[in-house]
Formats: sequence, structure tokens, C-alpha cells
Amino acid sequence: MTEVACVVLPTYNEASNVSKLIPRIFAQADHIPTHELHVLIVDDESPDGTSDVVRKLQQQWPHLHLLSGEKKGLGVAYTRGFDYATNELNAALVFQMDADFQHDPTLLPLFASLSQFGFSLVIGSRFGPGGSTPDFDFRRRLMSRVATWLVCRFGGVAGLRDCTSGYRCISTAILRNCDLSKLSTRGYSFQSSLLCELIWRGAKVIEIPIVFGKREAGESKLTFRDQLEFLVSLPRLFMTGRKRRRAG
Ligand SMILES: Nc1nc2c(ncn2[C@@H]2O[C@H](COP(=O)(O)OP(=O)(O)O)[C@@H](O)[C@H]2O)c(=O)[nH]1
Ligand SMILES: [Mg+2]
Repeated sequence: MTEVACVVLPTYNEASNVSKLIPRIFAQADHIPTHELHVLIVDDESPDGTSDVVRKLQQQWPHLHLLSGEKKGLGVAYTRGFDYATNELNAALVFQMDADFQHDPTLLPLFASLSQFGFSLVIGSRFGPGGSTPDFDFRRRLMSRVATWLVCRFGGVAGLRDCTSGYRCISTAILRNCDLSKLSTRGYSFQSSLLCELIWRGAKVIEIPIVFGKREAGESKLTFRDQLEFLVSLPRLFMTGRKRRRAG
């Protein structure tokens, strides 16, 4: 039987984006012959009716799933989504992706094929040769670069170019070994703590350059609080990393 690959899409007020993005993702299914492609929307009771749009689309796409819950941050939404994808859908691969077209869905087949070559963590990298962030102002670009530098130093995961990217493909064989409840719960720090956890558990990593494009509609949900939580999470990342390296 063909294994499942599931795109986990967290959404908060993305009604106009999901109606266009979901068909574009499923258009890639034929280019991923190794897996059966599923999409899981993890919506946090978006007031703009995102989940109603998804329910309508479910009539057209049998492999489209919807989880609704209370808004508690991006990390909590991803944790719920990963649990469902691994335990209910029995997915062998999960993709992390934004629901706003900043991540190009035509790269999904490349990510999936790299996983077939043994890369348990494929990162869409916005920095380094070939990557770009045309929509970022100087402040946001600097913040992301400094964040990556800090994660490499504090988490002991040297050599990576983009530790906070939200476009990734993860093998669930390694994800199942991670205790997601111990990770930070919000945007930036969830992405970086998940990355470190996967690498500490032995993930084989490859970075693929991506263009992190413009949001099609709506606004970024990244807040000052997310940035603050990221800084506060660094000492814990350092301590946990040191413990893991000593143990393993
Ligand atoms: N379910 C859920 N989704 C969220 C939350 N915060 C952000 N998102 C979604 O996560 C994705 C990334 O957020 P985005 O605002 O695009 O961050 P940016 O790309 O870093 O500016 C988007 O699809 C958002 O709708 C949240 O608290 N809950
Ligand atoms: Mg985005």
C-alpha cells in the first residue's frame, strides 16, 4: 500500500488563501508517485470562516482533513496536526507549510523525493545561495538571520542556514521519537526548538533554497511576543542540547 504524506497547514484567518492554495497543493499529488498526498488544515476557530471554506472543499477533495481548536499559538496547532497526521492518518511524511502562498507548493515533490534518499528533515531555506526573502524589510531579514545564528550556537546545531523556516518535510519515523509537548509553543521558538529536537534525535538534514514570497492575502501573525518568547527559550535550548549531546 502507498504510504501517506500529509501537508499540515496551520491557519488563522486564511479563508481567501486556502480556497486557492488547497487545489494548488493537490495538483502536486501526481508528481509524488511514492506517496498518497493528504492535506490537514489545523484551524483555530478563525473568525473569518476559514473552516467553513475548508468544509466546502472537503466535498471535492476526499484527502482533505480539518482539525478545529482553540487558539493557543502556532506550536500548539502544529503539535495537534502532527499527532493527527502520524496517529490517525498513519503518515510516513509530514510537510510544514504556511497557508498564505509564501511557500511554493510546486516544491513538494522535490522535498518528498529527497526524503526517499534518506533525508529525514528537508528544510526550505530562505538564506544562502539561491534562497531569498523579497518581501522582508531589513529588520525582519536581520531578525531571522540573527535567530538562526543564535539557534546554531545555543542548540549546538552548527552549519544550518535557516533554523526558523516554516517550510519543511519531516519523516515521522523520527518525529515519533520527539516529545512535542516539551517544545516551545509559539511561532519562532516552536520552529527552532522542533528543528533542534529532530537533529538531536539523529535527523539527516538537507537545506533546499527557496524564495519566501509575498503573502497573497491577509496579514502576518508574527508578533513581538513571539520574538520575545524566542529569546527567552534560548537558555533552555542550550541546557537541553548539552544534556542530549552528553547522553548520546
Ligand atoms: N492554527 C493556527 N495557525 C496559525 C497561528 N498563528 C499563525 N498561524 C498560521 O501559520 C502560518 C504562518 O504564519 P504567518 O503569519 O504567515 O507567519 P510569517 O510567514 O512568519 O509572517 C499561516 O498559515 C498562519 O495562518 C495560530 O495561532 N494558530
Ligand atoms: Mg507566512
